[in-house]
Amino acid sequence: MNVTEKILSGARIDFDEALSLYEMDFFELGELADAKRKALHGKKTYFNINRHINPTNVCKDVCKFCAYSATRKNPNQYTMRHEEIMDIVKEIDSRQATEVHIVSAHNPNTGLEWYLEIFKKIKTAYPHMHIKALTAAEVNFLAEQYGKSYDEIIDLMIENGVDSMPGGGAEIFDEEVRSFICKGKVTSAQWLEIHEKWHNRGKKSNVTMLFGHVEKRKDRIDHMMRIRALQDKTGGFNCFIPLVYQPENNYLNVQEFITANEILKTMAISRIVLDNVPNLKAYWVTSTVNLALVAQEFGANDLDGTIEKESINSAAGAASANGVNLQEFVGLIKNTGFTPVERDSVYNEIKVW
Ligand code: V47
Repeated sequence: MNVTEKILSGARIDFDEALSLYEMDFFELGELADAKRKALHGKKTYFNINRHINPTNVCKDVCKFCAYSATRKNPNQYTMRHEEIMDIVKEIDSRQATEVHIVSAHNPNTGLEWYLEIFKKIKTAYPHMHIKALTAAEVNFLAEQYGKSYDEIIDLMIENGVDSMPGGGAEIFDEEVRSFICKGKVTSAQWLEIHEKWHNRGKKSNVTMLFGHVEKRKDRIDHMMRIRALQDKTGGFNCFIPLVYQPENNYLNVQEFITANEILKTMAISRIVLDNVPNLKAYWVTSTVNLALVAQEFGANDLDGTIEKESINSAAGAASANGVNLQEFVGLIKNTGFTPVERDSVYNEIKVW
């Protein structure tokens, strides 16, 4: 059986076969990924109405790709008061948002309570609002900073009302690349351990991959393989999110922007390799809306949402600071021949638009 036949038969492919897909004809690869997408989701494209909040940009870590944290290149430090965060949640609750996505930098000055009590405040005032918060990088930071185990931090997250974990901080698992782009941050093994512990509590999370910087194709496949192995054990990942590297205002100094062709190939390959992760998100913030729409034909079945406000990727050049208009977003999905389906944070369908 050749690799195409293997994929079509539903058999699992290995590392070398996955890597060889980059050499396949572009459209043939797209069709294979599309067949996988259609088998799972037909023509449905999911999105949700959510709001990102990034409460502080003060960070003890220095990741070379990051333009968000306050550094020499971005000296404007901020840390939000809980009241400011509550005002935002009140405002989005009065519209249709079902999820608040809270991710911060690793601020050593706020105390543990500042990080955790905001969740209880939100959950008490808005019990129906899904709280997706704290990346594994933040969990690791809080555990180290306050002398707690991962289990203790996870207990506190659950007690305070965190519903699911976002996929941030995964970057690239290959240790050599990781130590070049974000030395000192949560290690790959720790990132996976934290998600495994979270899944073992019966909770769901997402997983990202930052690509298009200094990593090689083999590093992306390695990243996918490590996700697939953990997912076999836990089944806790809802969604894979390949994040396209944004090159501005940071210290990584990548001169060439990854091509659309390479982005779409990577999406398609991830749909095929990650045969046990149900959803593939084309995060328009980093891929552009236009490419995310095309990615619907290369395996992607989720376009995230309207976002409204986004600070991490827009700091590095993404044109996402103020989100997109809901009607326009839905219209674009329809115009490209797909069915826009609003979902909640764990992929229950809310409304077919
Ligand atoms: O972990 C930082 C990335 C991530 C850059 O779980 C950059 O539903 C591109 O994880 N270029 C945070 N990316 C965002 C994130 C996320 C986004 C949307 C949905 C979900 C989810 C998670 O942003 C970080 C990092 O990998 N990032 N700098 C940059 N220059």
